[in-house]
Amino acid sequence: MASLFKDPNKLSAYRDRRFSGTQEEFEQALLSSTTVYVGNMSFYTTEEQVYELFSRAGEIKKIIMGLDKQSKTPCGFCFVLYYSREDTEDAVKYVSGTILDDRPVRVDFDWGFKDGRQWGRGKSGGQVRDEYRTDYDPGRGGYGKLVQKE
Ligand code: GTA
Repeated sequence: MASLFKDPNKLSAYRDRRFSGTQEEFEQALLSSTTVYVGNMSFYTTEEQVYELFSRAGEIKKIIMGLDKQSKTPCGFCFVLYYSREDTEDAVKYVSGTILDDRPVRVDFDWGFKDGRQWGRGKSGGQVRDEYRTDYDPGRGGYGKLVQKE
């Protein structure tokens, strides 16, 4: 069956500033990659739970948990690597929005995992968005990092 995902601009709103190639290469990678990024995860969700949920879309090659680069503990995201493109698209289509540990997870196409991408890029170690967050979110360490410092 022909892929429903053919327009790279509709695949993902996220542009990784650390991708070293051109925009065209980035778009090509999004169209062919078998990796998804999973965001809005609880800090307490385990790799086993991710495995159980995402294997509904297809056979998983590998899961890489996103870690806080200082504490080396999960900081709310991960990458799931599939064997087939069809399963990757199914994960985006059907698993995105599923509740995992009381949170709707966000599943996004990704250009492909490279060593180093497992670390949060925020100044304090976790994800960038957790530095700016001003709400209280018990599943993600309470208040955002900037609010905690005030
Ligand atoms: N495929 O949506 C995604 C995605 N996100 C959000 C992160 N990654 C993603 N991959 C896909 N889709 O490998 C990947 C990254 C990296 C790992 C950790 O997860 O490629 P991070 O989340 O810590 O860092 O990444 P990243 O990607 O730089 O963060 P973000 O949130 O997208 O921020 C982008 C820019 O917006 C930054 O300049 C940041 O300073 C700014 N920003 C973000 N949130 C706010 C905010 N609330 N207010 C103001 N500025 C903000």
